[in-house]
Amino acid sequence: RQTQLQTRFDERIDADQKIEPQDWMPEAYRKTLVRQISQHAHSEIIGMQPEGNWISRAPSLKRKAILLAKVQDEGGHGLYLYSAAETLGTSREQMLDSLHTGRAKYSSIFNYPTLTWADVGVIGWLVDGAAIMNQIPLCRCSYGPYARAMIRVCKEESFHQRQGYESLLAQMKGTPAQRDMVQDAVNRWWWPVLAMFGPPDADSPNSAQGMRWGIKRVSNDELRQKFVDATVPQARVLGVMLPDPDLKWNEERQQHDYGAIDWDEFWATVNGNGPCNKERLGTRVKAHMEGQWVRDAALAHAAKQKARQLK
Ligand code: FAQ
Repeated sequence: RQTQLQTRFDERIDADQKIEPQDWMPEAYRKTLVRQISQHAHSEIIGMQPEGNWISRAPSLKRKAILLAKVQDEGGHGLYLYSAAETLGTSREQMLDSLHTGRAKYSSIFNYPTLTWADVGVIGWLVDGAAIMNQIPLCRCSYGPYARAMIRVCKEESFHQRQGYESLLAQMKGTPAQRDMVQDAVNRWWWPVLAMFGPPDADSPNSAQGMRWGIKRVSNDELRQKFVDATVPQARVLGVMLPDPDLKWNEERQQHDYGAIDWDEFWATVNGNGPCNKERLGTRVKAHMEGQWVRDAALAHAAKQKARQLK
Protein backbone atom coordinates (compact mmCIF):
# COMPACT_ATOMS: atom_id res chain seq x y z
CA ARG A 1 0.00 0.00 0.00
CA GLN A 2 2.87 2.37 0.83
CA THR A 3 4.37 1.93 -2.66
CA GLN A 4 0.95 2.51 -4.24
CA LEU A 5 0.56 5.77 -2.32
CA GLN A 6 4.07 6.82 -3.28
CA THR A 7 3.41 6.03 -6.96
CA ARG A 8 0.17 8.01 -6.90
CA PHE A 9 1.99 10.96 -5.27
CA ASP A 10 4.82 10.82 -7.84
CA GLU A 11 2.30 10.72 -10.68
CA ARG A 12 0.53 13.79 -9.38
CA ILE A 13 3.81 15.68 -9.01
CA ASP A 14 4.83 14.66 -12.55
CA ALA A 15 1.44 15.78 -13.90
CA ASP A 16 1.91 19.13 -12.13
CA GLN A 17 -1.18 18.62 -9.96
CA LYS A 18 -1.48 20.24 -6.53
CA ILE A 19 -1.02 18.26 -3.33
CA GLU A 20 -3.61 19.21 -0.68
CA PRO A 21 -3.46 18.82 3.14
CA GLN A 22 -5.67 15.70 3.24
CA ASP A 23 -3.60 13.90 0.56
CA TRP A 24 -0.97 11.31 1.37
CA MET A 25 2.55 12.70 1.06
CA PRO A 26 6.02 11.37 1.87
CA GLU A 27 7.27 12.42 5.30
CA ALA A 28 10.31 14.13 3.77
CA TYR A 29 8.06 16.28 1.53
CA ARG A 30 6.00 17.30 4.56
CA LYS A 31 9.13 18.09 6.55
CA THR A 32 10.68 20.19 3.78
CA LEU A 33 7.50 22.20 3.40
CA VAL A 34 7.18 22.82 7.14
CA ARG A 35 10.82 23.97 7.15
CA GLN A 36 10.46 26.31 4.20
CA ILE A 37 6.99 27.71 4.95
CA SER A 38 7.67 28.27 8.65
CA GLN A 39 11.02 29.93 7.88
CA HIS A 40 9.24 32.09 5.37
CA ALA A 41 6.64 33.02 8.02
CA HIS A 42 9.38 33.80 10.56
CA SER A 43 11.07 36.05 7.97
CA GLU A 44 7.89 38.06 7.52
CA ILE A 45 7.43 38.51 11.27
CA ILE A 46 11.07 39.34 12.03
CA GLY A 47 11.08 41.43 8.84
CA MET A 48 8.59 43.82 10.47
CA GLN A 49 11.32 45.06 12.82
CA PRO A 50 13.84 46.88 10.59
CA GLU A 51 11.14 49.07 9.02
CA GLY A 52 9.00 49.15 12.17
CA ASN A 53 11.86 51.12 13.75
CA TRP A 54 11.02 54.01 11.40
CA ILE A 55 7.23 54.24 11.85
CA SER A 56 7.52 56.90 14.55
CA ARG A 57 10.17 58.80 12.55
CA ALA A 58 8.63 58.79 9.05
CA PRO A 59 9.10 62.23 7.48
CA SER A 60 5.41 62.93 6.70
CA LEU A 61 1.92 61.70 7.53
CA LYS A 62 1.64 60.14 4.04
CA ARG A 63 4.92 58.20 4.40
CA LYS A 64 3.91 57.10 7.91
CA ALA A 65 0.51 55.80 6.70
CA ILE A 66 2.19 53.89 3.84
CA LEU A 67 4.81 52.39 6.14
CA LEU A 68 2.23 51.37 8.75
CA ALA A 69 0.21 49.60 6.04
CA LYS A 70 3.30 47.84 4.69
CA VAL A 71 4.45 46.57 8.07
CA GLN A 72 0.89 45.38 8.82
CA ASP A 73 0.88 43.51 5.49
CA GLU A 74 4.07 41.74 6.56
CA GLY A 75 2.36 40.67 9.80
CA GLY A 76 -0.54 39.40 7.67
CA HIS A 77 1.80 37.44 5.39
CA GLY A 78 3.37 35.81 8.42
CA LEU A 79 -0.08 34.77 9.66
CA TYR A 80 -1.20 33.21 6.34
CA LEU A 81 2.09 31.41 6.12
CA TYR A 82 1.82 30.00 9.66
CA SER A 83 -1.70 28.84 8.75
CA ALA A 84 -0.42 27.19 5.56
CA ALA A 85 2.30 25.41 7.56
CA GLU A 86 -0.25 24.30 10.21
CA THR A 87 -2.14 22.37 7.51
CA LEU A 88 0.88 20.04 7.49
CA GLY A 89 0.26 19.04 11.10
CA THR A 90 2.75 21.24 12.98
CA SER A 91 1.32 23.64 15.54
CA ARG A 92 2.05 27.35 15.63
CA GLU A 93 3.42 26.92 19.17
CA GLN A 94 5.98 24.42 17.88
CA MET A 95 7.02 26.71 15.04
CA LEU A 96 7.32 29.75 17.29
CA ASP A 97 9.25 27.76 19.84
CA SER A 98 11.77 26.79 17.14
CA LEU A 99 12.16 30.45 16.20
CA HIS A 100 12.48 31.69 19.76
CA THR A 101 15.07 29.09 20.73
CA GLY A 102 17.16 29.82 17.63
CA ARG A 103 16.57 26.42 15.99
CA ALA A 104 14.62 27.78 13.02
CA LYS A 105 16.11 30.13 10.47
CA TYR A 106 14.67 33.33 9.05
CA SER A 107 15.98 35.36 6.14
CA SER A 108 19.54 36.65 6.63
CA ILE A 109 18.53 40.07 5.27
CA PHE A 110 16.60 41.10 8.37
CA ASN A 111 19.75 41.04 10.49
CA TYR A 112 21.01 44.29 8.95
CA PRO A 113 20.26 47.66 10.57
CA THR A 114 18.11 50.47 9.15
CA LEU A 115 20.35 53.46 9.86
CA THR A 116 18.54 56.17 7.89
CA TRP A 117 15.15 56.88 6.30
CA ALA A 118 16.64 55.94 2.91
CA ASP A 119 17.03 52.36 4.20
CA VAL A 120 13.24 52.06 4.36
CA GLY A 121 12.97 52.94 0.65
CA VAL A 122 15.82 50.59 -0.23
CA ILE A 123 14.17 47.72 1.65
CA GLY A 124 11.03 48.27 -0.47
CA TRP A 125 12.94 48.55 -3.73
CA LEU A 126 15.58 45.84 -3.28
CA VAL A 127 14.43 43.50 -0.49
CA ASP A 128 10.81 43.35 -1.64
CA GLY A 129 12.07 43.24 -5.24
CA ALA A 130 14.16 40.17 -4.40
CA ALA A 131 11.29 38.66 -2.42
CA ILE A 132 8.94 38.97 -5.42
CA MET A 133 11.50 37.43 -7.78
CA ASN A 134 11.75 34.43 -5.43
CA GLN A 135 8.02 34.20 -4.68
CA ILE A 136 6.46 34.46 -8.16
CA PRO A 137 7.62 30.89 -8.98
CA LEU A 138 6.32 29.75 -5.56
CA CYS A 139 2.77 30.61 -6.77
CA ARG A 140 3.18 27.41 -8.85
CA CYS A 141 4.52 25.35 -5.93
CA SER A 142 3.11 21.82 -5.77
CA TYR A 143 1.62 22.30 -2.27
CA GLY A 144 -1.79 23.96 -2.72
CA PRO A 145 -2.08 26.06 0.47
CA TYR A 146 1.43 27.53 0.02
CA ALA A 147 0.91 28.27 -3.69
CA ARG A 148 -2.41 30.01 -3.01
CA ALA A 149 -0.99 32.07 -0.13
CA MET A 150 1.83 33.21 -2.41
CA ILE A 151 -0.59 34.72 -4.96
CA ARG A 152 -1.93 37.28 -2.52
CA VAL A 153 1.46 37.82 -0.90
CA CYS A 154 3.03 38.62 -4.30
CA LYS A 155 0.33 41.18 -5.10
CA GLU A 156 1.03 42.98 -1.84
CA GLU A 157 4.81 42.70 -2.27
CA SER A 158 4.57 44.38 -5.64
CA PHE A 159 2.88 47.39 -4.00
CA HIS A 160 5.65 47.33 -1.38
CA GLN A 161 8.33 47.34 -4.03
CA ARG A 162 6.78 50.27 -5.89
CA GLN A 163 6.31 52.35 -2.75
CA GLY A 164 9.99 51.88 -1.92
CA TYR A 165 11.10 52.86 -5.40
CA GLU A 166 8.79 55.90 -5.43
CA SER A 167 10.09 57.04 -2.05
CA LEU A 168 13.68 56.79 -3.35
CA LEU A 169 12.76 58.71 -6.54
CA ALA A 170 11.44 61.52 -4.32
CA GLN A 171 14.63 61.51 -2.22
CA MET A 172 16.82 61.55 -5.34
CA LYS A 173 15.03 64.72 -6.47
CA GLY A 174 15.94 66.34 -3.14
CA THR A 175 19.14 67.84 -1.75
CA PRO A 176 22.68 66.48 -2.32
CA ALA A 177 22.58 65.19 1.28
CA GLN A 178 19.41 63.21 0.52
CA ARG A 179 20.95 61.74 -2.63
CA ASP A 180 24.07 60.76 -0.68
CA MET A 181 21.87 59.12 1.95
CA VAL A 182 20.15 57.00 -0.74
CA GLN A 183 23.49 56.01 -2.30
CA ASP A 184 24.87 55.05 1.12
CA ALA A 185 21.82 52.87 1.81
CA VAL A 186 22.15 51.16 -1.61
CA ASN A 187 25.86 50.54 -0.92
CA ARG A 188 25.03 48.81 2.39
CA TRP A 189 22.07 46.72 1.19
CA TRP A 190 23.14 45.59 -2.29
CA TRP A 191 25.37 42.66 -1.34
CA PRO A 192 23.19 41.28 1.50
CA VAL A 193 20.22 41.40 -0.93
CA LEU A 194 22.09 39.32 -3.51
CA ALA A 195 22.88 36.76 -0.78
CA MET A 196 19.16 36.56 0.15
CA PHE A 197 18.55 34.16 -2.75
CA GLY A 198 20.52 31.53 -0.86
CA PRO A 199 23.84 29.76 -1.48
CA PRO A 200 25.10 29.10 -5.03
CA ASP A 201 23.34 26.15 -6.69
CA ALA A 202 26.41 23.95 -6.25
CA ASP A 203 26.28 24.49 -2.44
CA SER A 204 22.50 24.32 -2.02
CA PRO A 205 21.71 20.98 -0.34
CA ASN A 206 17.89 21.30 -0.60
CA SER A 207 17.65 22.41 -4.23
CA ALA A 208 17.67 19.13 -6.19
CA GLN A 209 14.93 17.51 -4.10
CA GLY A 210 12.95 20.76 -3.88
CA MET A 211 12.97 20.97 -7.69
CA ARG A 212 11.96 17.33 -8.11
CA TRP A 213 8.98 17.89 -5.81
CA GLY A 214 7.90 21.04 -7.64
CA ILE A 215 8.39 23.17 -4.53
CA LYS A 216 11.25 25.12 -6.04
CA ARG A 217 10.77 25.99 -9.72
CA VAL A 218 13.76 28.21 -10.41
CA SER A 219 17.22 27.81 -8.84
CA ASN A 220 18.90 30.23 -6.40
CA ASP A 221 21.50 31.36 -8.98
CA GLU A 222 18.97 31.77 -11.79
CA LEU A 223 16.74 33.95 -9.59
CA ARG A 224 19.75 36.01 -8.46
CA GLN A 225 20.72 36.58 -12.11
CA LYS A 226 17.17 37.60 -13.06
CA PHE A 227 17.13 40.01 -10.14
CA VAL A 228 20.44 41.64 -11.15
CA ASP A 229 19.27 41.98 -14.77
CA ALA A 230 15.97 43.56 -13.69
CA THR A 231 17.55 45.93 -11.16
CA VAL A 232 20.36 47.48 -13.24
CA PRO A 233 18.00 49.57 -15.43
CA GLN A 234 15.98 50.61 -12.37
CA ALA A 235 19.18 51.86 -10.69
CA ARG A 236 19.97 53.86 -13.84
CA VAL A 237 16.55 55.57 -13.79
CA LEU A 238 16.95 56.31 -10.09
CA GLY A 239 20.45 57.70 -10.62
CA VAL A 240 22.30 55.48 -8.13
CA MET A 241 25.39 53.32 -8.61
CA LEU A 242 25.30 49.66 -7.69
CA PRO A 243 28.44 49.08 -5.59
CA ASP A 244 30.07 46.42 -7.75
CA PRO A 245 33.01 47.27 -10.05
CA ASP A 246 32.58 43.91 -11.82
CA LEU A 247 28.94 44.53 -12.73
CA LYS A 248 28.70 44.74 -16.52
CA TRP A 249 26.61 43.58 -19.45
CA ASN A 250 27.83 40.36 -21.04
CA GLU A 251 26.89 40.50 -24.72
CA GLU A 252 27.50 36.80 -25.24
CA ARG A 253 25.35 35.62 -22.31
CA GLN A 254 22.83 38.45 -22.75
CA GLN A 255 22.98 38.85 -18.98
CA HIS A 256 25.00 40.90 -16.50
CA ASP A 257 28.20 39.60 -14.96
CA TYR A 258 28.58 40.52 -11.30
CA GLY A 259 31.25 40.28 -8.61
CA ALA A 260 31.82 37.67 -5.90
CA ILE A 261 29.40 37.49 -2.97
CA ASP A 262 30.91 37.18 0.51
CA TRP A 263 29.51 33.79 1.52
CA ASP A 264 31.40 33.81 4.83
CA GLU A 265 29.43 36.87 5.85
CA PHE A 266 26.20 35.18 4.71
CA TRP A 267 26.81 32.02 6.76
CA ALA A 268 27.94 34.00 9.81
CA THR A 269 24.64 35.92 9.62
CA VAL A 270 22.54 32.80 9.02
CA ASN A 271 24.25 31.16 11.99
CA GLY A 272 23.34 33.94 14.42
CA ASN A 273 26.36 36.25 14.18
CA GLY A 274 25.16 39.01 11.85
CA PRO A 275 24.99 42.67 12.89
CA CYS A 276 21.50 42.55 14.49
CA ASN A 277 20.65 38.86 15.09
CA LYS A 278 20.61 39.15 18.88
CA GLU A 279 18.54 42.32 18.84
CA ARG A 280 15.98 40.90 16.38
CA LEU A 281 15.45 37.65 18.26
CA GLY A 282 15.48 39.43 21.63
CA THR A 283 12.76 41.84 20.49
CA ARG A 284 10.64 38.96 19.15
CA VAL A 285 10.91 36.88 22.34
CA LYS A 286 10.09 39.92 24.49
CA ALA A 287 7.01 40.73 22.36
CA HIS A 288 5.87 37.10 22.65
CA MET A 289 6.24 37.10 26.43
CA GLU A 290 4.46 40.43 26.76
CA GLY A 291 1.58 39.06 24.69
CA GLN A 292 1.12 36.01 26.95
CA TRP A 293 -1.80 37.64 28.81
CA VAL A 294 -3.65 38.16 25.50
CA ARG A 295 -3.30 34.49 24.58
CA ASP A 296 -4.34 33.47 28.11
CA ALA A 297 -7.39 35.76 27.99
CA ALA A 298 -8.44 34.49 24.54
CA LEU A 299 -8.14 30.87 25.67
CA ALA A 300 -10.08 31.56 28.91
CA HIS A 301 -12.81 33.28 26.88
CA ALA A 302 -13.02 30.39 24.40
CA ALA A 303 -13.24 27.88 27.29
CA LYS A 304 -16.05 29.89 28.91
CA GLN A 305 -17.99 30.09 25.65
CA LYS A 306 -17.64 26.35 25.16
CA ALA A 307 -18.77 25.60 28.74
CA ARG A 308 -21.84 27.82 28.23
CA GLN A 309 -22.77 26.00 25.02
CA LEU A 310 -22.58 22.65 26.84
CA LYS A 311 -24.97 23.78 29.61
N1 FAQ B 1 18.65 33.42 4.95
O1 FAQ B 1 19.62 24.43 0.15
P1 FAQ B 1 19.20 25.86 0.22
C1 FAQ B 1 10.27 38.36 2.98
C2 FAQ B 1 19.36 28.42 4.28
S1 FAQ B 1 11.29 37.60 1.86
C3 FAQ B 1 18.72 32.45 5.87
O2 FAQ B 1 19.33 26.69 -1.00
P2 FAQ B 1 16.30 26.05 0.11
C4 FAQ B 1 9.40 39.52 2.51
C5 FAQ B 1 18.28 27.42 3.94
O3 FAQ B 1 17.12 27.62 4.72
C6 FAQ B 1 12.39 36.49 2.75
N2 FAQ B 1 18.89 31.15 5.54
O4 FAQ B 1 17.72 25.95 0.85
C7 FAQ B 1 9.68 40.78 3.24
C8 FAQ B 1 18.99 26.11 4.18
O5 FAQ B 1 19.02 25.82 5.58
P3 FAQ B 1 18.00 24.72 6.28
C9 FAQ B 1 11.79 35.16 3.04
C10 FAQ B 1 18.98 30.86 4.22
O6 FAQ B 1 15.25 26.01 1.15
C11 FAQ B 1 10.29 41.82 2.57
C12 FAQ B 1 20.43 26.43 3.79
O7 FAQ B 1 20.55 27.85 3.82
N3 FAQ B 1 11.48 34.41 1.86
O8 FAQ B 1 10.28 37.93 4.08
C13 FAQ B 1 18.89 31.83 3.22
O9 FAQ B 1 16.23 25.09 -1.02
C14 FAQ B 1 10.56 43.03 3.23
C15 FAQ B 1 20.78 25.90 2.41
O10 FAQ B 1 20.03 26.59 1.38
C16 FAQ B 1 11.43 33.06 1.85
O11 FAQ B 1 11.64 32.42 2.86
C17 FAQ B 1 18.72 33.17 3.63
N4 FAQ B 1 18.66 34.19 2.76
O12 FAQ B 1 16.34 27.51 -0.54
C18 FAQ B 1 9.30 40.96 4.58
C19 FAQ B 1 11.03 32.42 0.56
N5 FAQ B 1 19.03 31.22 2.02
O13 FAQ B 1 16.61 25.30 6.13
C20 FAQ B 1 9.60 42.16 5.23
C21 FAQ B 1 10.78 30.94 0.67
C22 FAQ B 1 19.19 29.90 2.26
O14 FAQ B 1 18.16 23.44 5.47
C23 FAQ B 1 10.23 43.21 4.55
N6 FAQ B 1 11.98 30.19 0.78
N7 FAQ B 1 19.18 29.70 3.59
O15 FAQ B 1 18.43 24.65 7.69
C24 FAQ B 1 12.75 29.76 -0.28
O16 FAQ B 1 12.44 30.06 -1.43
C25 FAQ B 1 13.93 28.90 0.00
O17 FAQ B 1 13.79 28.35 1.28
C26 FAQ B 1 15.30 29.65 -0.12
C27 FAQ B 1 16.42 28.68 0.26
C28 FAQ B 1 15.53 30.12 -1.55
C29 FAQ B 1 15.37 30.86 0.83
